[in-house]
Amino acid sequence: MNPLKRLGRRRASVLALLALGALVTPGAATAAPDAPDGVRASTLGAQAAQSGRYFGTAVAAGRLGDGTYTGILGREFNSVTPENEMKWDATERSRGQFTFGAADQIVNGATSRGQRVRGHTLVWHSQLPDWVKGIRDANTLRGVMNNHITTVMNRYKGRIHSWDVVNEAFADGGSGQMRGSVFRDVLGTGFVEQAFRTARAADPAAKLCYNDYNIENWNDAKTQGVYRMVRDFKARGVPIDCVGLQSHFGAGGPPGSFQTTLSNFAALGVDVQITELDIAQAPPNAYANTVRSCMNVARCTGITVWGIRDSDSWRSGENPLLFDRNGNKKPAYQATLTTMGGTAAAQRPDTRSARSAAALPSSFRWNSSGSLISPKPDATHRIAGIKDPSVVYHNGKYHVFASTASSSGYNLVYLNFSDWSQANSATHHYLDRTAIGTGYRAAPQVFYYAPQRLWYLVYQTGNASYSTNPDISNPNGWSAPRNFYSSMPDIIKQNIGNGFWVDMWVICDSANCYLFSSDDNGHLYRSQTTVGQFPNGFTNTVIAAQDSKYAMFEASNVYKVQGSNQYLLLVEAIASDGRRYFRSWTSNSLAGSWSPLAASEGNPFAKSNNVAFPAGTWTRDISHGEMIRAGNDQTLTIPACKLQYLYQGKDPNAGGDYNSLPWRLGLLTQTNSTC
Ligand code: 9MR
Repeated sequence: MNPLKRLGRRRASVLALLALGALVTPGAATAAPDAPDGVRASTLGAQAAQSGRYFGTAVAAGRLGDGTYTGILGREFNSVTPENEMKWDATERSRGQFTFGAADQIVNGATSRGQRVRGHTLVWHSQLPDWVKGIRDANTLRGVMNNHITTVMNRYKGRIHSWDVVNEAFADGGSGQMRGSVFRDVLGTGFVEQAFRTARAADPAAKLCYNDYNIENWNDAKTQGVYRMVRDFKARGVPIDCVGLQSHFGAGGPPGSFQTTLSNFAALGVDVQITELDIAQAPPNAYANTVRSCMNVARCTGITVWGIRDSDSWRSGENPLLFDRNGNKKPAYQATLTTMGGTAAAQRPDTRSARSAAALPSSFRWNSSGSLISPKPDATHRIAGIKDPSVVYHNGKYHVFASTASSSGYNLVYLNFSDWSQANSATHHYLDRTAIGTGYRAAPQVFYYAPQRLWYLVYQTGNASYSTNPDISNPNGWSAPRNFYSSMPDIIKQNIGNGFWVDMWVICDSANCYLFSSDDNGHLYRSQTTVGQFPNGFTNTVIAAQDSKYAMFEASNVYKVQGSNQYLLLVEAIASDGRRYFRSWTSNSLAGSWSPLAASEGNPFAKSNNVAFPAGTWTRDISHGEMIRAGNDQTLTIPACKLQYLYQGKDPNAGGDYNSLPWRLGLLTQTNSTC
């Protein structure tokens, strides 16, 4: 939380999408889809998300005025690829003159719908303006190519989950070599490497893909040529994260070796994505076979169909898509959904294989309690609000740590109780009376660090600080504050602008511990150390996610979802009505990129529009808080269903000095849990 005065009302800028890498799932060797028990979605995107994948479509800006088109787009897909609008002839028709109107339209539309975006494409011999084709001087062309990549990627930095950095560089036929193009002819085959290196520097959070067609059959010379290039890149450390297999198939569907091809590329250490799927006449079996191949390969992270209705297709004469020209679902649609494990499935899929599937739904509904915990001012603590709670359940009691806010600043309080009905009568222990001391301490996070058998309290002091205690129930047992960092990491200094460095959050997997923090300026940072070194050694601070300032404001929580391979990220945002709410993302790795789960104002994780107040609406803000966990250790594991979230809310009519607002604590309980 931000220690300083805030304005009462703010307008959130358009929600922007973060850098969204495709996810990795562990190998499910069976042909059965990888869907969790009890979770069946009825749309393509929602069902793909159940296994951590996306299901996307190519979008044409010119069709966004068509209600049938946008209706399907918003309902079915959670990723979009601009079909033509990001290509060179659309973005830099004349040298150095960039135009982004149509691409912006698609990206902004996608973000407002909570969809992620694939970038297509930066370097391609086709749809390339003549002024580029005419360049004969290598230095000039290299400069032009690098400038194009950098400018386009910068425009959408942080909002593209994967970029097709180079498209279709290899020749058809039996050569296995790169095709002739101005890039290859003037720069040599090294242009691909150059393009990827430039792209990595431009947007380090985006996955960088090589994209091509006719590389689906493992034995084809073209497939082998691309494979050798990717293998060489990986061996030499040239940045490449994924291979896009366009998958424009004939009526026979994918070649028999398709899954082998996907697996073999994935085994090189890259993700694979099906990037432009369409199949002549759309036979349901052909779609099912394609989708199944992806589901069976852990690193096949998403599928994009190349258009919505047959009439939208570049091959419209072949009716190759999932919706007919009237927007009706075709049999291929049902086959696709069923193969991913969606509701059309006649039978439950086999779930014996190791699953990465998210047991979380893609939208949430909650009931809120009334205000459960209010501040207890005393003679020396003139407290206006109790805020930023952290909670664990241990030895039959809830242990709650929170910020105390007053016009004179912040400190911490501790209370415990056995039942929520007792919460408001619990004794408040002011931690400024302990070794934690007076002065600015706020936004606590508590967990048991099992390797050291110690409780940690992490909080902000201007730095990221912590105290330890062998006994959580003894408020006097906390050690004096120590800092995690010697000073604010450079990357935060460079990006914080007029924001504040707040809301430090530690979570560990079996090897590493990560420290997340926010800057009230649209950035979520992440540092890491090893489990052995913790609490020392936090380094490698990076931007883990970013968005516009109010869309990614502060108060992030990161959790492991019990029984799955999934992590959940919650970040507090400021909505267009000025109220606080939470957005959510998932990832299969703490150091990975985050994919939207319920991340928009229309489909929030928790906001006034998906929270009911049976006991009376006492707040319109759903603000800084924390999940009731399944355990209490450093893995921060939460249950997969029947979620509960302890949060801060306040009288909707209260205003004035931010530090003096009457924050209280309430509890959300999920009401749409399927288990
Ligand atoms: O679908 C795109 C179509 O509208 C364009 O006219 C065409 C121009 O080349 O590009 C189509 O998309 C292509 C994609 O960008 C790259 N892979 C092949 C796709 C189909 O041609």
